[in-house]
Amino acid sequence: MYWDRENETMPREQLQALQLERLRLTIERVYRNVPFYRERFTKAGIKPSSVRSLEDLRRLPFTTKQDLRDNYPFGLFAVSMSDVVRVHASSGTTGKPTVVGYTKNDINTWAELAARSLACAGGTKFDVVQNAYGYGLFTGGLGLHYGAERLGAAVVPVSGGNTRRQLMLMQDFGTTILTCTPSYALYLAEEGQKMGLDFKKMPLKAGIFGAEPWSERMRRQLEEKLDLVALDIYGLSEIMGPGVAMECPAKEGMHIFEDHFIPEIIDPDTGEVLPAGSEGELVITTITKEAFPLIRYRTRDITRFNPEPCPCGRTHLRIRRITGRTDDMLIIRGVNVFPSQVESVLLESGETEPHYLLVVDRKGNLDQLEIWVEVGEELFSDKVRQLEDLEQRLRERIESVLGISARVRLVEPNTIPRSEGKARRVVDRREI
Ligand code: DLL
Repeated sequence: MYWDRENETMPREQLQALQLERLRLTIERVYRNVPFYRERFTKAGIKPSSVRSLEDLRRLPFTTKQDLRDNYPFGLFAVSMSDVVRVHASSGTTGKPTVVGYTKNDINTWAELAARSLACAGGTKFDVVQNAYGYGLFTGGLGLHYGAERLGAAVVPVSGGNTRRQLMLMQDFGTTILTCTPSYALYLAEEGQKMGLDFKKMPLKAGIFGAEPWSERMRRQLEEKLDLVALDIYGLSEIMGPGVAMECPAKEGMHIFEDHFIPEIIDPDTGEVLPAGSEGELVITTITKEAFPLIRYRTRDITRFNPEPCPCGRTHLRIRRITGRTDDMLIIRGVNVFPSQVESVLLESGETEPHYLLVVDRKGNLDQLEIWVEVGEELFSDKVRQLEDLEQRLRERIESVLGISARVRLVEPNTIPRSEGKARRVVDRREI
């Protein structure tokens, strides 16, 4: 079902003309309003007027997460703060988050694209949408919330967690669309089974699952256990939040909404644009955003285009499932985690050795993080109290920096295997 037939099914030639017009306006605006871009473009010998075709985009420099960090918190905004009506944030590589801002129009565009995504999964104003993505600085909760309201559906803003209550509400309210991370959906399915719920007798029809990698195997499990159609949704805070791309019922990739974003796939090592169909890093340029436009943003997500025309009639290109990252970011219970964040906590404490390991596992569909850290010999002799104290302090600090709980395991010197090259900081035992 289309939400915005005209834009979703626009002939490609017309779509490209629209993209070029919007790209040129965006380039002009960032050149005028954001010193960072003006300097970058000038260094690369580019004036806004030199962007005459979509191919010219390739000549523009990339923007990276590091650039966002260097301009923390609002340095890349293209409007004044009086025009910003909301900010969101996601994990940065160290203690400071990545901050994004929205104008009223940006929030409106986002609501439109989130409504488009819900409609793509068959959503209408007759639906009851149980939104179990987290509300707060994370974009998942509020992003889909506004989309579901725009659609005219009844939104249940339960946010994440409190599983038994979720299941009770799902049954009592007659939820028809579930929005949450795929791993949490599986957890809900299994807890529901334990409570004796029969999902086949419930009106659930679609699940809109994203914010973390998942697989066809998980899709099969979700569809079978919850008796719904499970579809993939993609987005990232830097670009907007959920609703950058959405899978349609053809299930052969997610349509990336090209009337608002220009996607490219590049070789992450050379930066070269790759031919359609090759796997590489997804790069996105926003062409309608006001507060926080991004030019050629390196998402670090690995995927490829599915250039085949789609039987659903949408003309926007599809991207395949995200198969990995070009950096070491982990997604644990839907939360982005960088090993360097843990490292900064340990360094700051000054009480541990610089040897640590993140061990990630999935037990009963819930992600678990354990952090092994080496501490000095003397602590291990007879200072059990001190060890417990330190463990607790680190646990609290890590929880406040990462935004998720973790077990901290203090270990004796030389317990963590040393590597001859790049240190191995993560053991990920999850099977998805
Ligand atoms: O996860 C936005 C979102 C919310 C998307 C709800 C979908 C649903 P961030 O917290 O900034 O934003 O994390 C963005 O999560 O760069 C990917 O690595 C990963 N990611 C998002 N969607 C998917 C997906 C939200 N469908 C980062 N499959 C991205 C795999 C995904 N990875």
